[in-house]
Amino acid sequence: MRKSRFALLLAAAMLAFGVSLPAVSPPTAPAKPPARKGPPNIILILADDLGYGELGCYGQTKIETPNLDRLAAEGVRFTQFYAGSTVCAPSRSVLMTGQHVGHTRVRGNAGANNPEAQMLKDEDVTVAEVLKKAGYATGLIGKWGLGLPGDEGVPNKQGFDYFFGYLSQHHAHNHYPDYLWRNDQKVSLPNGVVPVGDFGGGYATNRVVYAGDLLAQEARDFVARHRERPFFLFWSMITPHANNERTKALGMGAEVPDLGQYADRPWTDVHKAHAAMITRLDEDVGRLMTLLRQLDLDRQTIVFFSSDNGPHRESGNDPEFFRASGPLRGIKRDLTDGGIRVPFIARWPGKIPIGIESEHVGYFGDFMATAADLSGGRAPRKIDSLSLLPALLGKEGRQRRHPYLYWEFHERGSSQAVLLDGEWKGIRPGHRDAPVQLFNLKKDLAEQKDVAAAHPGVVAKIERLLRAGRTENPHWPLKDATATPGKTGGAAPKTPPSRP
Ligand SMILES: [Ca+2]
Repeated sequence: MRKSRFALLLAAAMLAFGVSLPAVSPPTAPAKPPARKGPPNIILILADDLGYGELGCYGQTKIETPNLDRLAAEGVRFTQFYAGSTVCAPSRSVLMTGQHVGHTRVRGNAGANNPEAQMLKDEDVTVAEVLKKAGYATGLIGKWGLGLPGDEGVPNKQGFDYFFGYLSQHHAHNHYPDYLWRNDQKVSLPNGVVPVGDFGGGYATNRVVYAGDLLAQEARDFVARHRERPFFLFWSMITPHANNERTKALGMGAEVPDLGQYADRPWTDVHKAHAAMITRLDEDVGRLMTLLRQLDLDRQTIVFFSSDNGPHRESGNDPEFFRASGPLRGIKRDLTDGGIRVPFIARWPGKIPIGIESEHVGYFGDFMATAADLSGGRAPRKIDSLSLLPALLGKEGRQRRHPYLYWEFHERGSSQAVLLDGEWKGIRPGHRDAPVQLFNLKKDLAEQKDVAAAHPGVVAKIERLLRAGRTENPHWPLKDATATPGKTGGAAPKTPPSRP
């Protein structure tokens, strides 16, 4: 842990421009006692396809994110934190179950080809169920992707008292949908949509209501409604994910109501829109933080922010233009760190020290044990989850560490990866018998030099973990070299897979 250089720079800039630092007291001297005793409210804000390098506090220079930068400056910013997967559904399955992607049920985006492969079952225990049992009001606002209407994977059957948003990922591509779900009821919206596929996907020709704005309002309403009791809000944003159906039809899938401060930049339209999506997301976070202060919930609420996987190029956006992966190599669908290392920020005034950085190597699965720890709830057994509370509180010496992290990915064949001690990254690309590539993240952050030949002992250890680290799942077998490259998982789709 160290004082973040970014936090110091931000403080200096604020002083230079006469801006006062936020009214947050150091942890040793709380300004006033919390209004309510007991465990904190937990807010988890998840961006969709936001890269490691797309926030100012992670080095972004073109896109402005002052509210998230402030969130980091007032709390802790993790520098080596990983998503559950390199695409949406499995990453969220890991986040919800606390099991890594070699153990969790949903291991890929299967979608219309095999909805059951992308559905949580009754026997899966989610973090929402743990928090509900611990006495929390639980709400999901936004994208789900782990169950479809009427099946056992829907949020209301997976621990969420309240749900407003999208069930299907394809539906969630569309930022101007003609309906959303409120629990099990369809809520009509006045957008005019050209439908694509069977799950609500499409693109709008008459744009009236921007879903991101609506979800932000719903998130604020949920907080205001539950101010008297502990709550868990999972605000699962749909930005800056592209509308892939609009990209295919019209050539540009970055949807946003206006281009804001980027309108006059000498950039392409898609780059302007991409930046505006992220800045709008950031403004929505700022509004929620203002509400927490207004409701006097600030000090009894821990706010987490992250992204479900690396950045994309699916709107026509060029991730290189924004250096969206920062110093890392790869984007969404890669198992190099650019595909899976994500921003992770947490703020809890009076508890989390101000403006610290943590190099602790954690991942989405840790949210389960952390939430259980914060709430006094009981996490299920058989999970791959360590509470992050010591690292969050700046007590890194007490933080337990994973000996290794594991990923697998079922598009373009089957790929696997193991990260050993936060340092050695082994990637088996393409099929289950492929030779392991080895990178040393401490010396080669961009994973450019395969050093497998020089470290046979490390490779052998990683090969053992690639075999032992997973359980078999009938929907998500590891393919051999004869499998058709480019096909998704989800048990032999009959039609070419769409790409959520
Ligand atoms: Ca995603």
